[in-house]
Amino acid sequence: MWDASLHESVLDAADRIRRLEVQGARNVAITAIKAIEAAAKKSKAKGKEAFLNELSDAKTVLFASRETEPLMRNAIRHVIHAVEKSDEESVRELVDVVSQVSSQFLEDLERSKEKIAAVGSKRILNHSRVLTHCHSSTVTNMLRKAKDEGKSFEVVCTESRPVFQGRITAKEMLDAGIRTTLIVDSAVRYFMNEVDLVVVGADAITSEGNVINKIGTSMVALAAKEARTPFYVVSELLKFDPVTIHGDYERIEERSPKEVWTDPPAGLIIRNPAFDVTRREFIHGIICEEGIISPHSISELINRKYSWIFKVT
Ligand code: RUB
Repeated sequence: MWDASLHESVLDAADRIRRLEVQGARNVAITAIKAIEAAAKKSKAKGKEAFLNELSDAKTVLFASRETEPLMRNAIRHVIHAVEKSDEESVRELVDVVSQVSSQFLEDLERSKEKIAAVGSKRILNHSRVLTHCHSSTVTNMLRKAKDEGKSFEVVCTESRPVFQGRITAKEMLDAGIRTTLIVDSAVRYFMNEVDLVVVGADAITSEGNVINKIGTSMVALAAKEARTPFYVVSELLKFDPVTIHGDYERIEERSPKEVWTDPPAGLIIRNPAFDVTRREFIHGIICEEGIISPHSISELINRKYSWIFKVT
């Protein structure tokens, strides 16, 4: 069993993720993995089996916090798998395994983010205008890098209803000294001919190379295709969801109608999916830690670089 404070720490992380206090796939995964590590360090388990049961409880709570977050799931599974296959039996040693694997995972994630920024910033041309949707820390890091390299460009960001993550993007871009314009989501087509490039983040990438990101992304992609504006996804490869190769669909989280209208008239149906699917035909490329790749090559690349993803459950 979890001791009370330990249980609280995992519950607290899950709660902050659920409430969007922590948002964006990377931040969600980082928060979850740190919660697992903190929980493991406080474990009072007497043996390996009990320790693994505790980790499994934490996994259940964190997985349930947001449905469409394979990076978080891959990270947690990776850590638990390392404990399962470790020869160590003492809980103290196993806690060290959790710490080492978690730290390594976070370091690799950071390195991927920087590689992505180095590759992607080359696509940001001087005197260009870039449109983005929602708030992706991977995208904003890449745009900051382009700015640091001395490029002069503008960013157009959508509000990203219903909870306005576009405002986070707008503030970050302004703080970086980038000229920034905020538009309502439905104005995307209106401005599409005035932008040179679209960059968005990803929550999940399927085995077919389709990308799941904030609701509205697929409409942005549609508008970009019609206007012949290049549309890029900026994402770590570990957002790939291995269940999709076995035929499962990526599940799309549906959030509270209250996010859309706090005080709606009785009887009104409000639907509030958090994400949608952008088919690979609409994507010029995925800017990832391996360079700019075609969405078609995702499974092959995952097999080559992160084959463990298929082995952990
Ligand atoms: C955020 C969102 C982001 C991706 C990628 O949705 O769709 O584009 O998560 O973000 P929400 P990052 O606000 O509902 O979490 O690049 O930071 O992983």
